[in-house]
Amino acid sequence: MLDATYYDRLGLSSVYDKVLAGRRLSFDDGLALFGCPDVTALGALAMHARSRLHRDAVFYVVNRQINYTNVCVNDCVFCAFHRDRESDPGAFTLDRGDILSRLRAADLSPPHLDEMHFVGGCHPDLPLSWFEDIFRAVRVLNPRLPIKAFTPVEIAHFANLEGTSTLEVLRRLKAAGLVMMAGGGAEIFDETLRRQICPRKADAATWLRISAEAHSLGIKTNCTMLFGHLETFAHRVDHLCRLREQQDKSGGFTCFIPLPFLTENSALRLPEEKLGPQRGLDQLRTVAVSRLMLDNIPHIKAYWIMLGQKIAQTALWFGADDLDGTIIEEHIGHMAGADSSQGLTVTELEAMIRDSGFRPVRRNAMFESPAAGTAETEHVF
Ligand code: V47
Repeated sequence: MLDATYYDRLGLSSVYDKVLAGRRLSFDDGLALFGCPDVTALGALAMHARSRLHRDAVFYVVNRQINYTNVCVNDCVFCAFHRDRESDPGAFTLDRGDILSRLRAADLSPPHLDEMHFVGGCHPDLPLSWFEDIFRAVRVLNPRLPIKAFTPVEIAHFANLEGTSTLEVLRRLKAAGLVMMAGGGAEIFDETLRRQICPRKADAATWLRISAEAHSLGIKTNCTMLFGHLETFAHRVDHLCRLREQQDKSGGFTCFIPLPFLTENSALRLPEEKLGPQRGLDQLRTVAVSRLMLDNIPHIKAYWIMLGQKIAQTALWFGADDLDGTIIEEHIGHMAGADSSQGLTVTELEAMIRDSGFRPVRRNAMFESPAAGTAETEHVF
């Protein structure tokens, strides 16, 4: 499949040479990849890059997502999950007892959790101390359970609420038990588009700065890109290049997650021609180009909640090496029309991976082996 003459005919001979030599791709290479009509040719290149890093391993985590509130000050145009205030129909905020009992139930019996993923809106009235108290209670419940929570957007929000610096917020959360941050809120970095789809959210420079601050404190983070809305291929490549540049400087991104925009209940309306079955191919193309451009980020996640199980499995042949996890309960994607189930068992996840031709590897929130606390990856980043 990796036939040099074929890539030459596709106009991708220089990209082909660079990928085989393990050299960095340029902005223009990224654009050329997005413009390539043969998505399988991109998949083969991305497969080459992912196999060099992870051989036949596909990672998954036994986790429990907790969406603690959907009340949010940001009012992003694309988001079907958020509500402006507690009194709005469909608004919810879990209380401390509810959060801890959901977690306790999930962690009670085997296979036990290797990640608590705490994700929600930027609530106007929940102070940082509310979260610190919950994290401390989680640590009493299970001191070995890694707490993954928040994105740079919530950190900026807490700094505003508390009248303190984002670095101080991160220090306090780390002291309370935060070990890993999620990658959300990056959306698309282009300033003009960002003003259109999420005008109140922390801007691109702030998002990247806070990620770097977390990295400086030893908190690993993920990163995302919301795609399939108003953006062009150039916006996507620009986004990937900004992440790669930041990773060169601060080095703490563990995993990249391309998030396909789900349209149901969203105030962001797309023209008919953007809504057809070609979206599946575009999702695979985006996974492949991400793997090829992000040469310094170890993992690419096929988030089965948003992609659906079938595309997520296929994405494993297009450069993805991680499926996220058991989840148990999820609302952001499902309120926007995701037709995936709420959760998967370990048996189902492992079958998904084996049926796709790969070897399942259980990991924790930081991509370490839960037993040994060591990372199973070929590459040193
Ligand atoms: O930031 C919101 C996205 C993100 C929609 O780090 C939407 O491992 C598609 O980032 N269609 C939150 N996407 C979720 C997130 C995440 C999830 C799982 C794992 C990790 C990780 C991170 O969801 C938001 C936004 O980009 N989002 N609405 C929508 N309608």
